[in-house]
Amino acid sequence: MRRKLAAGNWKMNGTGAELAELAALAQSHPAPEGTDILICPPATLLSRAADTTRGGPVQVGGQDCHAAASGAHTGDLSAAMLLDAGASAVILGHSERRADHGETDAIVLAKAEAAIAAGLLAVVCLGETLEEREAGKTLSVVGTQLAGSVPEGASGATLVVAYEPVWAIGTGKVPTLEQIGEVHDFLRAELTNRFGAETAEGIRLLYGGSVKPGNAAEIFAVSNVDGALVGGASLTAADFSPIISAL
Ligand code: G2H
Repeated sequence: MRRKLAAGNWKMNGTGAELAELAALAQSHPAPEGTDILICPPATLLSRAADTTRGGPVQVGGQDCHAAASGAHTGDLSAAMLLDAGASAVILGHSERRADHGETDAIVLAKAEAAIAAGLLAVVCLGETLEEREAGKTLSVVGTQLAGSVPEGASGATLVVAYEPVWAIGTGKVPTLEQIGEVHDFLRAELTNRFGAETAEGIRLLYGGSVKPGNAAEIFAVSNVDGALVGGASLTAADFSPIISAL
């Protein structure tokens, strides 16, 4: 049985003052049975966030890492550095990084391999643009991204896949439950083809894109949805707590 996961992506939001939200979240959720909680703050907050949540139900993670272990990569962070700062996971291949930094499937794959090798849970993101959906290409796009971004040998212990339709991110637009279910069922089938049923059944599939307290429960009820990757609504305990409770 897959554990449910509520993952928060703070993106480029938050300074030390916002750690109070994390503390409030950690206090309000005494580890719901079968449920994992992850918050990915900006890297500047990682070690303080880890201190804030230590011993409680909330894990912390990074939002990106470099594929190399070390070296001349000004401004970048390795997977081992994230681990050292207290992270247990890292988001990779978010559409904002694919768009802002030209990250291809091959780059995301290399990062995921590095993250897993360092001992982090790799949360690999994929999803279609509105143009691709309207052209009927959704499944072929996400299938290609999945095949190209997910490392050989991945398992439920090392990998989470987040389906985030680009047109639903931060827009308030959410796919229909049928559209979410279609993609998640497809991703499960693709993982089964590649890794076999036993391994594929252990890999969690998150939905991401404008998840809010008001729509979380119905999204979590969709087949093969094992939780959510939440942006805006993860920034306050008041919004994120009810999403966790809806898992
Ligand atoms: C999608 C999501 C978090 P939001 O990017 O990864 O953000 O919930 O704000 O749409």
